[in-house]
Amino acid sequence: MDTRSLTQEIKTFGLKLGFSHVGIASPDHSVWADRFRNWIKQGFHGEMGYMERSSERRIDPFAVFPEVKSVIVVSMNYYPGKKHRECLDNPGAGYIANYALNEDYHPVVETRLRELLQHIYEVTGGKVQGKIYADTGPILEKAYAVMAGLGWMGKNSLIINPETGSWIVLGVLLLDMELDFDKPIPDRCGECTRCMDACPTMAIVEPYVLDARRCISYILGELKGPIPVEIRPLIGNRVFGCDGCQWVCPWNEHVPVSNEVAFKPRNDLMSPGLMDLIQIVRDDDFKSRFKNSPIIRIKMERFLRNVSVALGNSTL
Ligand code: B12
Ligand code: SF4
Ligand code: SF4
Repeated sequence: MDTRSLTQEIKTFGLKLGFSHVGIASPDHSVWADRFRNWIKQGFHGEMGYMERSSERRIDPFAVFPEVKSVIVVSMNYYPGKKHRECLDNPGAGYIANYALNEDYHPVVETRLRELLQHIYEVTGGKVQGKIYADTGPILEKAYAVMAGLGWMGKNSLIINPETGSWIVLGVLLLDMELDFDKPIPDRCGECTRCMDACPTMAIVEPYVLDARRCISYILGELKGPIPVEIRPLIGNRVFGCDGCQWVCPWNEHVPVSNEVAFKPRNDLMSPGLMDLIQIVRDDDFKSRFKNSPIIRIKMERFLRNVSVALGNSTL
């Protein structure tokens, strides 16, 4: 199969697997490397020590996979619909971010990428090697998504696709085979600054640059120990993740709801009562309640810390 046909075959099969978009980038990383190094130098990664430790590998896919010739980037829509936005105004309920309303996306995306790799293996007669990432290793997924034409990087630092908005998760497949590269699409943020203005903690310190230490998603999910007292009131009723800079984005206003079964919102995660959540005191209860959900990753103690802060902010 020639390069052009193989490129087309990969894209068609990827869409059949349920990916919303499939694009292909060159492994070249030069444009983003300095920006990333600068981000680490400023300490914006906070306690995410793995970001610093893996920083040189993260900006250079050749360090992990020297034979890489193409980077396939996929996206998957997880948008649950407008209704869930109302939970943010419900003081008795805990808000769980849109991407965490059902199954953890990591294994979902990874399994599909394995199927894609298997298919490439079959159509090329086994003459190919690949490496898969679904937020599971050191690679700048957003930089490659931009280069693969999947969307532009918004001022909130998330990838926005004109059809699906930013309610997408990404996955990457490095291949030792040359494919036709896509072109980036232009930045369509224009003069808009809604995400920067809406961020409760002013974590977007300049357009496209996030100080993770101030981001509620980081504070609820990554920060160990107590949540700083001055940040607590800004968290509102969020107990896992934060979507503030996405709900306000005009590109997210008219986007299709995900038809992916794994992301169909679970009723018990849509607006769980805070008084109900605070009563989870046994580890086995926590594990069975959040089975297959990304919430399980933060463990019970951190989750209860978050619920306690949300209760402190509620008017119950
Ligand atoms: C660390 C991390 C976080 C951290 C830091 C977030 C961040 N923005 O970096 C925390 C814990 C805060 C976080 C939160 C969230 N995350 Co996160 N996270 C990651 C992870 C593992 C690494 C990201 C990274 O490398 N950050 C370091 C910074 C420096 O890299 P960067 O953002 O690409 O930075 C570039 C820009 O600053 C740019 N830049 C600098 N100046 C300029 C100027 C211009 C003009 C331009 C264009 C660019 C530019 O250059 C930098 C170098 O690449 C990725 C998975 C992965 N492996 O990539 C997921 C990932 C970014 N997260 C994701 C998601 C879904 C989220 C949340 C929405 C979850 C939630 N609801 O709570 C929030 C969103 C918060 C936000 N506004 O970004 C998705 C994003 C999907 C998308 N649509 O883009 C990813 C890709 C995971 C995935 N596989 O789907 N996350
Ligand atoms: S996820 Fe929340 S805290 Fe983080 S940048 Fe967006 S609005 Fe701000
Ligand atoms: S809210 Fe406005 S500035 Fe922010 S990402 Fe969306 S379009 Fe860009």
